[in-house]
Amino acid sequence: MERTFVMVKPDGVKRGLIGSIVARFEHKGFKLIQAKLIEIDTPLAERHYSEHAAKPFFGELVEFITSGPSFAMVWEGPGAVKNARTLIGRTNPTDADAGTIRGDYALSVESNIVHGSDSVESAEREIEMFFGGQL
Ligand code: IDP
Repeated sequence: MERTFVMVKPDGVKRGLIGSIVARFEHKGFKLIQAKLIEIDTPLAERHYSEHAAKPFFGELVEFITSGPSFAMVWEGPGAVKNARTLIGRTNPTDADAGTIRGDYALSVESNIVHGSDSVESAEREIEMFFGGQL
């Protein structure tokens, strides 16, 4: 069965949205495999977002993701990666459909409250990075 990595980012944790986001995944039918509150340090942030290292917003992104606790989760289900991305919505909340997490809870791309792996390979890499050896 496929698994994906999902994380409520610091803005979502600060706004008290962990419960609402977990509920959406439960209601969709996913099974929760792992979850923990974590403080991401700069080296982990740079590893997690390494594909964006050359982007102009990289510094801002690392600063944002290390600005407070995040809530990391592993969810399991058929087509987990794609189904989770559909539930989360487009990267820019302005483009995200109403009914998606970003469409309903966020206004700007810098603070889009949730992360979801973009491929099965990324999911495996991210699960190992955040929960290494625990699954
Ligand atoms: P994703 O989170 O939907 O997979 P990515 O393109 O992988 O989107 O971007 C990673 C994260 O980087 C986004 O969730 C968002 O927080 C941030 N980001 C993406 N584009 C911009 C931008 O143009 N300005 C600031 N932050 C951005």
